[in-house]
Amino acid sequence: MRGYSRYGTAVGFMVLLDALLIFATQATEGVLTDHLLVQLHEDAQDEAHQVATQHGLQSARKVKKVFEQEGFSRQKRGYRNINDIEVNMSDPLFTKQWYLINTGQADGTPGLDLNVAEAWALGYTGKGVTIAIMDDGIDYLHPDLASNYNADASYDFSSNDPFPFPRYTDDWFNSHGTRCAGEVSAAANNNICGVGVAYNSKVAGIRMLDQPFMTDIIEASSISHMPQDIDIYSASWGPTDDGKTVDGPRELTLQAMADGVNKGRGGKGSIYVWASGDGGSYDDCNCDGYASSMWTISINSAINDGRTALYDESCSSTLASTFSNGRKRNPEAGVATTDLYGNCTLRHSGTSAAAPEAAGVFALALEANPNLTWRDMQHLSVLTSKRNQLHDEVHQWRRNGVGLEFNHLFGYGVLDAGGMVKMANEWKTVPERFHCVAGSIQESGNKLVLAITTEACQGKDNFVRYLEHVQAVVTVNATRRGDLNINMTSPMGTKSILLSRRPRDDDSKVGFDKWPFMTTHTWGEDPRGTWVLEVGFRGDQPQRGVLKEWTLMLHGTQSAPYIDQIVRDYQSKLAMSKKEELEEELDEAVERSLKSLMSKNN
Ligand SMILES: *[C@@H]1O[C@H](CO)[C@@H](O)[C@H](O)[C@H]1NC(C)=O
Ligand SMILES: *[C@@H]1O[C@H](CO)[C@@H](O)[C@H](O)[C@H]1NC(C)=O
Ligand SMILES: *[C@@H]1O[C@H](CO)[C@@H](O)[C@H](O)[C@H]1NC(C)=O
Ligand SMILES: *[C@@H]1O[C@H](CO)[C@@H](O)[C@H](O)[C@H]1NC(C)=O
Ligand SMILES: *[C@@H]1O[C@H](CO)[C@@H](O)[C@H](O)[C@H]1NC(C)=O
Ligand SMILES: [Ca+2]
Ligand SMILES: [Ca+2]
Ligand SMILES: [Ca+2]
Repeated sequence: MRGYSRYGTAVGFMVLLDALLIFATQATEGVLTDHLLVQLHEDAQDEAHQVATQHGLQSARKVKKVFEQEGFSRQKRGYRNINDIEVNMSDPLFTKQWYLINTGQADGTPGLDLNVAEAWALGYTGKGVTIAIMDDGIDYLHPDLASNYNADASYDFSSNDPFPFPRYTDDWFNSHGTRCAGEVSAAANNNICGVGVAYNSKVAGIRMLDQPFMTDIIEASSISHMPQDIDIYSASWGPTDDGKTVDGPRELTLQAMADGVNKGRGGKGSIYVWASGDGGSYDDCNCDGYASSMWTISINSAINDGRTALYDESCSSTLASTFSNGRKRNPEAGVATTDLYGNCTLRHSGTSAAAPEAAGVFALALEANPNLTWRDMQHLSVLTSKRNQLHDEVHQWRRNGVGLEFNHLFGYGVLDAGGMVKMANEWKTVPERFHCVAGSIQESGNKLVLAITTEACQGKDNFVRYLEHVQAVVTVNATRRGDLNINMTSPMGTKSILLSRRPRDDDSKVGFDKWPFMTTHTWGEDPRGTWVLEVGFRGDQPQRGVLKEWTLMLHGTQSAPYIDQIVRDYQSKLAMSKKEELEEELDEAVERSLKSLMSKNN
């Protein structure tokens, strides 16, 4: 029992917190739970609101009474009965698409899926949204893709023509883009292959991977192709995943991305979805400047039983996860989708398969609310992604300073299409974003632990009070770069692993030169206070290195994001009695703040 009853004596004001709505799963009808609605003194309003806003997910409003909450039983989400699912598709592969609706097929875990059924049931199927697949081309003659193909928004940058048809090879090497396209936009109910996540969306092909060398111009042209017509760009490529490369977008591509988020979609910003990489535990996606960019939504993958795939890379810039395969022998545990020359496949795989699923979910959200900006999409991903039944054997799931649950491998969890469209529907654009250089340390000498104490530009126009992305721009050299290990801890106590060991990286010359390591894990936190950077070596041999610079960059808002929406969301949930929406675990951060709030008002 966590009981707050001893505090429940004050009058006049109630803190309406998510935590108070959380119910005990084992509770039977009529049982009183340990959750109370609490009244506080009238003059506690400011404090209550402050605590509420500090925690991003909660808010406050006036009421009169204190009462214990009655407990009742609700079925846990994720254990849907196959007979309850009212999706009837004629497509032969539909029941193999466990990532759409996981009923336990292919030895999977029931309920571990993208929850698209709920989004579809609400009427969202991607209508009016175009997703571009930046890849090796699309078989746009495929009968399951042709009707959703957006030829006008397509282009072939590998051979400079408007027809991004894949180049033929005997081994069907160039099947990647076609498979990705099917995951997003394969037509529904046509007796062919399967069904796309956003099966009424349009898909454009941007062929750009199939030439001897990649160039900055090809990347930049692809990323900035028709940004008023293309809403979402899906990329399943990046620097070589050999565990020793540190690389990212060059000048033109960086500029194209910046232009995309600032000017694309009529100023609401192009949505860039990025696969976090296939380098496995030997690589770190924070060494991939595309995946770790603030302007991309970096997506990792889980397999159908919630474990990580063996090729999955971990890093603190990953925002959320979808599904793929690569670990299970069951031939139907792969990603079922369209394949070259009118075929279908059950075997699509890699984080490559994960990014298009996310693009599909974002298309559903954009149909629900076309006003969403590129930042709204990231906020929605943070708020609605779920731990579900994901498990990571190496890294704990933790809660950050505002109670958001995250994991080093899966980000904020698996995308939930139903949750996303519902929240998108009610969403108000997040407040303006500001950028603050919180501090910089040059030439640290031999120190391995550095601290920057910051007011986050408070008192200036660019004060950042509620964090979105945080970047640690680091210059460091080492006798063995791969043995470097860097952590950063926020003032609210959230530790991000900015760089983990990469055993294959034996660079001893270049090191990291003003490299922007990024973390999403401090999302929503108050950045004021002391940030700590810890640099160390992990490995068999002793190494030496010099940390030459650490500059801390904070990005976020001055005013509290989404307080209004949470209240509205809560009210509509309450109205619909959808208590099963609520998690069974009490948010520790809320508990802490409640306790301190209550004791102040006692
Ligand atoms: C699904 O659709 C098929 C073809 O339209 C129909 O024959 C079948 O009865 C439907 N099944 C359900 C459960 O509605
Ligand atoms: C692909 O489709 C073609 C035409 O329908 C068919 O002849 C061929 O056997 C299929 N290939 C595979 C590998 O399924
Ligand atoms: C989108 O923005 C327009 C103009 O501000 C507004 O009228 C409309 O209601 C908004 N739509 C949604 C779904 O929020
Ligand atoms: C790192 O930089 C320092 C100072 O610039 C230099 O003395 C040292 O040799 C460098 N170490 C490596 C491994 O490059
Ligand atoms: C960084 O954090 C990891 C995981 O908690 C830990 O194993 C490692 O020793 C830390 N490294 C440094 C340099 O503090
Ligand atoms: Ca062509
Ligand atoms: Ca189909
Ligand atoms: Ca990588």
